[in-house]
Order: sequence, then structure tokens, then C-alpha cells
Amino acid sequence: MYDLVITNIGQLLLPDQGPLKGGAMKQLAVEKQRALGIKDGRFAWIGSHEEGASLPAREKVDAEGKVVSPGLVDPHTHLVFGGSREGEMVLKQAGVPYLDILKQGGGILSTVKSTREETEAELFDKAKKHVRQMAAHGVTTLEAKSGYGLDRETEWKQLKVVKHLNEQGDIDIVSTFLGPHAIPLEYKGKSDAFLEEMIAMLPEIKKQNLAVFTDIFCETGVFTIEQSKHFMEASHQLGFQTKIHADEIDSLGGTELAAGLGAVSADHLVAASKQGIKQLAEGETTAVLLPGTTFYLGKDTYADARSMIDQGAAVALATDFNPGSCVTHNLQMIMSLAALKMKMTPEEIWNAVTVNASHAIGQKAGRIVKGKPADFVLWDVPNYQYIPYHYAANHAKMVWKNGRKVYERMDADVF
Ligand code: IZC
Ligand code: ZN
Repeated sequence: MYDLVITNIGQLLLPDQGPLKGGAMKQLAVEKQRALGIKDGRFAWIGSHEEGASLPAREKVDAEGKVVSPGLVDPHTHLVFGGSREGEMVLKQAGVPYLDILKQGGGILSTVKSTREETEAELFDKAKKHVRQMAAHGVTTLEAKSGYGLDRETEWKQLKVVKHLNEQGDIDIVSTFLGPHAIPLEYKGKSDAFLEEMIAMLPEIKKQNLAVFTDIFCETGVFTIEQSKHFMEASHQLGFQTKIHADEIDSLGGTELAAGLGAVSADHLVAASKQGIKQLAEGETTAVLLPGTTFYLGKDTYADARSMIDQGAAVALATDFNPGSCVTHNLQMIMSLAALKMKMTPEEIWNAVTVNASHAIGQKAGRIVKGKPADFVLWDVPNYQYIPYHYAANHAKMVWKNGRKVYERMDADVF
């Protein structure tokens, strides 16, 4: 007896084991007229629609010839924050650059102020709503960064919110410590001292298992290449794997640094150099691209996903969900931007939001395999190419995590 059987699946997407590098990203197995059996929260059976229709099950769902994929993975979000920054919209329209807003004490620092002011319970409730929105858009595993505290107490508060959200178990949330996200006002002109303060937090974070990864914002006016290297090496010594916000605005060489140090991912990479891309292709670091941020910052130049894939790198996609530079829960929208602005193929895009995204956060999610946790989405679309094509909508009809339905679209939600 199965707990759940999904019949009449028009297209079942079966990404291969990741990380998929370069040309391997073009491969995506798509099986037609399939059915899925789920038992004890795991995929228990995969077969033809005809066989599936006769399996004994507590619940059956007719997919009506539509698409079923693994649950999406969002490997880069700034999930936990106080306040919001809609006031910066007019500054952006007036052409004030993102880094100038930060220099004037706005941007990240404005969110730091709000996040310090809110209680852990308030932050938890808000973050939980964001997680539900993401799950409603098909995401069943995500990464969440700290970095809006920039002091011990508030960084801790953010990490605890992530821990408690993950313990609630609706969605897997992988925690990243992004203490060096900006230089707080009280350390203005003393970035080295601030970095040491953040490094001093690492042993306790490790001991309490509050983060798997560390991350640093390597950018003009924030942290230099030398500081980033120092922080990443200190993280490695303490048993953390590392991530880096690299070459988002200026080409500082963060991509080369990440590949050279064997970081698990290098994120943004809009201004990555040719040498950096070559090193990604030769190394083990996954490129996590965030085209929603480029779009939201109103820029015309996107990360060069084509060169990265064509030269052999592993590329993943993420929302970068945050209150300043990319305010969206919708990873499907990012899939459209990847197609329209970075010329990624539908197959590359699906691999980038499943197995490669999962690899970029050290998880084994993003696949439909017998015996694995049943994280999957029924999409209200006729084929898998349709999602990048029809942009900015939510095409998810039902979303399951560990075999449990975490979202079902009501008819009233259809627009
Ligand atoms: O709050 O602006 N880029 N960090 C680095 C961000 C964007 C988040 C923010
Ligand atoms: Zn980010």
C-alpha cells in the first residue's frame, strides 16, 4: 500500500546526479506517461501510468498529463531580515548606485538597523512567511544567510531563527554565516578589526552547529580580496565550507580566489574575468548565478553563463531573495531571466535549479530517485520548456516535501 500515487504524469523530469559541469548540463532525462509511488515520505516506485493506475494507494493524484519535477532548490537567499527598503526605489531611479547607497549608511546597513531592532520571534514569523511563499513557488530546499546583524548578538539571533525554521521541518534550510556582509557604522574605517570580530564567532557557531557554510561580500568598499582570503582560510581551518559574493559589481578576482581555495560556490560573477571562468571550469567550485539581482538593480550586463557552461563550469541559479537588491520569492522568474538574459537552454536551467543548486549547498536533493526523500512539484504546464517561457507567473499546482503536501493552489489563486 502506497501513501500516495501520482498518475498520468505527462513529463517526468529526472535530472542526473550532480554536479553537472559544462556540456553535461544539456542532458535532462524526460520520461513520458509516468506514475510515481510514495511511501513513508520517500519515492518508492517509478513506472508507467498504466501500472501506476492499478497500484493500491491511500491517496491518488491525477497529474492530467502535466509536468512533475524534483522540488526546486534555492541556493542563495538572505531570508531573515527586519524592515524593508522600498524607500530606496527613488534613489535607484535617480541613478544612485547600489554601493553608494551603502556608503551613505543605507542599503544593507539600513536592513541591519531594522534587524537589530526586531526580536527573534518577529524575525522568525516574517522568515516563516517567506519560506511558505518560496515553497508555494516550488522550492523544497533552500539556503539562508545571516549578515544583517554585523554584531554578535544579532548575527546569533538570525542564525537561531534559521535553525528553528529548519527544525520545524517543513522545508530544509541550510544555514550560512555571512558575518562579513558589510562594515557596520561602529567599525567604520576599521574593517580588519571587524573581520576579526566575525572570525572570533566561528568556533562557537561550529560548536553549536549553527551554520554549515561561511560567506563574505568581496566588493569595492566592502571586503578586499586579501580580507576575503583570510576569512575563507580561517573558515576552512575551523571545518566550514565556504561561499563568496564575488565579482558582482567590480572585477576584483573573487572568482579566482574561490576556485583557488576550493570554495563550494562563487556567487554573482557578473564581472568574473576570463581567467576566473577558466578556473571554475577546471575546479570544483559551482557558479551560483543570480540574474534577478542584475535585473532588479536595473543593469544590462548579466553574468556570462554561456562562457561558463561552454567552457565546462557547473552553473546553478538562485533568487538572492533579499530586501534590497532582489525582492522576489519566485525562482521560476529567475528561470525565465536565465533563458532571456543569459541564453541558458531549458535543460541547463532545470539542472541549475535542481541538482547543481543542491550541490552548491552540499545537499543531495534535486532528484527523483527510488529511496530518496519525496520532494517534488506538480506544475500546471504542458511541458518543461513552458516555465522559462511564461515568465513571472507561479506555475506550481502542488508541492510535496518528504511526501507531505506543503502547497496546493486554490482555484481562487489562478489569475
Ligand atoms: O541587502 O542588499 N548584495 N548583499 C550583497 C546584498 C546584495 C543584500 C542586500
Ligand atoms: Zn547575496
